[in-house]
Amino acid sequence: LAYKKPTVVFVLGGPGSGKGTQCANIVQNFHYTHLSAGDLLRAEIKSGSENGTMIQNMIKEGKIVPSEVTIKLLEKAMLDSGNDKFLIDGFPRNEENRAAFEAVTKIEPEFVLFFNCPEEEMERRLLSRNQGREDDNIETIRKRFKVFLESSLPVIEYYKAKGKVREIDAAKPIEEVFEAVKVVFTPKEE
Ligand code: UP5
Ligand code: MG
Repeated sequence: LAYKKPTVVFVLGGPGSGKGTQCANIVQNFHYTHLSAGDLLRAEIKSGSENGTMIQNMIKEGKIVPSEVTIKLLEKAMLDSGNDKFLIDGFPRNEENRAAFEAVTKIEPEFVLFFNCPEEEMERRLLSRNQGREDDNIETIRKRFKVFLESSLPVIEYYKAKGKVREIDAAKPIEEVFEAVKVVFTPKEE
């Protein structure tokens, strides 16, 4: 049976590096569906699911929710979308996330978009975001930075070694960052 595997781009970068902002821009210009793992987890809390309290506690501590929970939400959102091209934003966050997603879905990312941004800039952005996120306080922000350095950067290194990382200087203004992002998504002419 002819069956085309979906195209997946992992969008990674530290907390506040601009993943969500740039994914919204990409979706307006290219035919992708944006799936933020964090947004899916926050929706799961709101829905009053049995995992809600556990997810809420982990997000408050900046910890990584068990892979099976996140992967189930991602798979469902992929199916529900009806699309076959996805920006998966904020996942995988550790080696276990990465290996589990690959094992369960058999999908390898087309490439990995990496928003590289200094911590001081990310901290400034998160502290002034004001969207009522329970993890946008300085205590949790520090924990999120630590988890990013210890657990998430190794995933980016893994894909770097495979030649799959497209790194973007994310410290620039939103429009300039998007100019660099567009280059990555625009097919090259030979
Ligand atoms: N902003 C954006 N770009 C800017 C620019 N170039 N110049 C100036 N300002 C800019 O941007 C953050 C803020 O900065 C916004 O106010 C924006 O206007 C401004 P945003 O686009 O929201 O950045 P983003 O990288 O998406 O930041 P976010 O806080 O969402 O990143 P996190 O990775 O911390 O959050 P996420 O939602 O992915 O995860 C939250 C938690 O969920 C995790 O800590 C973890 O506990 C849990 N989680 C899991 O357990 N597993 C998962 O797979 C995913 C999440
Ligand atoms: Mg986000």
